[in-house]
Amino acid sequence: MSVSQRSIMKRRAMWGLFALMMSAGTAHAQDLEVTDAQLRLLPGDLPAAGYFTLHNAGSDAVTLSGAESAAFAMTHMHLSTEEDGMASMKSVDQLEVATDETLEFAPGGYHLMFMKRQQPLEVGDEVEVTLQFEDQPPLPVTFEVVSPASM
Ligand SMILES: [Cu+2]
Repeated sequence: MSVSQRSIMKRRAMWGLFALMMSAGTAHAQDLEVTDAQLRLLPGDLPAAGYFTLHNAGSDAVTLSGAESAAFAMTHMHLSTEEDGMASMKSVDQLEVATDETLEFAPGGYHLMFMKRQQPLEVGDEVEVTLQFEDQPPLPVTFEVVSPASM
């Protein structure tokens, strides 16, 4: 096989891979919009809270199933609740976001709870967080580190 034949075959393989990637659901990920991603830092080893707005502009419902970040050993989805005047929170496994729906992670409601910080973080830093979905490719989001006072 000549060198030029080989490079043509390589190019074809690349195009094939590209076409496969385009059809494997990546288009859906582009239909998800995350805005106002903020990580509220608490002092010491206290867990940090993650807030964001997720809009599903796609034609299918999506199911958010969690998040992870290299900056923390554990990340959970929580819902703040109040029962008989007592504030508490419970773990959330999955959240469906219907077409054209906007899901808010905000103080007093849904939040990401980041535990066991793996690196020093300061207000103003940016933290990479990957949102995970049941039916979608993972979605990387940059969270801005903010102080609790700013919320
Ligand atoms: Cu929590």
